[in-house]
Amino acid sequence: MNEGLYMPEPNLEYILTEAVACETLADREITHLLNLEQPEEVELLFNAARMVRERYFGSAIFIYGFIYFSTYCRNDCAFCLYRRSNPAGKRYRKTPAEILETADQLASSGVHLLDLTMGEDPYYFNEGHFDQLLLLVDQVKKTSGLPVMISPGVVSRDQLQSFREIGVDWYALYQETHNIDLYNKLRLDQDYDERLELKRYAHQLGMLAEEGLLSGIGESAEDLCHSFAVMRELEVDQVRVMSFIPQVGTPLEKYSTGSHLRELKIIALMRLLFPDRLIPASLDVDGLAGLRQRLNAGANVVTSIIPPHKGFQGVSQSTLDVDEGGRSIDAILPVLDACGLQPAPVESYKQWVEQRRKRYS
Ligand code: SAM
Ligand code: MD0
Ligand code: SF4
Repeated sequence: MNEGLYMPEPNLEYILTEAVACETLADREITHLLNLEQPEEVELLFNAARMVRERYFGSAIFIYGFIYFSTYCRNDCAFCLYRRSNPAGKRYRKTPAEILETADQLASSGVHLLDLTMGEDPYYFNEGHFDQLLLLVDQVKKTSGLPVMISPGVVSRDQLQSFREIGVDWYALYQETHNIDLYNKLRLDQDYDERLELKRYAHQLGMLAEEGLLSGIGESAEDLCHSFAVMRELEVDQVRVMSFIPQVGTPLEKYSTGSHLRELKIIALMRLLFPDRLIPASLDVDGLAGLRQRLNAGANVVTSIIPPHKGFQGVSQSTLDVDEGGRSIDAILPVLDACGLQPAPVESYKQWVEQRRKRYS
């Protein structure tokens, strides 16, 4: 055997100690951590992620209210319930009054931010109704007094600028993967670069940007290392991962995704690699039952709080826990408490956003 080529197996405790101290990981180490299977070893990874979270955020957690106000979409993403060709996707377009009332309700329940999400609804894109959308977002922002995130899909640069002019704080737009072949199979007929560059443009306009991954969708460890490198280069302010949930009526309906442990490991890796960024624990994947494990993996934002009985849906889990009240602050508080965490004061979220935005203005 050629001794010059001998590479010892990385030692887990050594990797994690270095990661916590230096806040970096080599691709080989990332792959090693992604492949961990033994529960004691995975727990060491989560523990390291929690130590890093504590360093930057203490025990404070941010909470996002989620308003999916239109489920119509002109796109045909292979993974999505709301793809245009899916007859099983339940469609609705909420009125401004319904949206404002829900925004108020979420704001008074104590969320830190409102995330206004839609499919790429042709009504707002094709029929000259974009101004209605702007007005709506403006009213939500003014009446709630909260920071606002928009997740409208791909918009034009001028439209993004208009959102910035009315004070929108965040633009969320996820590539899902940075493997272009896989991207093209998932986001059918959607330009990879256009989507990526819009996040950079959001920063140029002085907005914060969120990037996101799907896990369990055929991505390799190498793809994930590449995604982390792209996220680092984009300097996005919030990074997320959600396990792919197969959706009825879609081409991936029968795709087998395996366990959601991979998502948890990716959350922990994101925390080690992006220690000072926001990382969601989404209620939209495994509902309330999946919150504790995501917080234990190092997430510091709870997303997808949805008021019950208003007819608003989630994305990957359109109805899970919604009408049962499981997507509410009351329901998540005991989970936070059990993890030794608590909601941050609303003001401290605003300060985080303002502080972070100074980088771009
Ligand atoms: N239409 C906008 C867009 O695509 O950017 C915003 C809403 S879209 C439904 C928000 C995100 O939900 C997607 O980027 C994707 O990451 C996630 N998502 C959609 N379907 C999913 C599924 N079946 N499983 C997990 N996540 C999913
Ligand atoms: C969530 N279902 O927070 C929402 C959604 C869009 N910005 C967010 C994917 O989990
Ligand atoms: Fe439309 Fe967004 Fe679903 Fe793609 S992920 S089909 S753009 S709602």
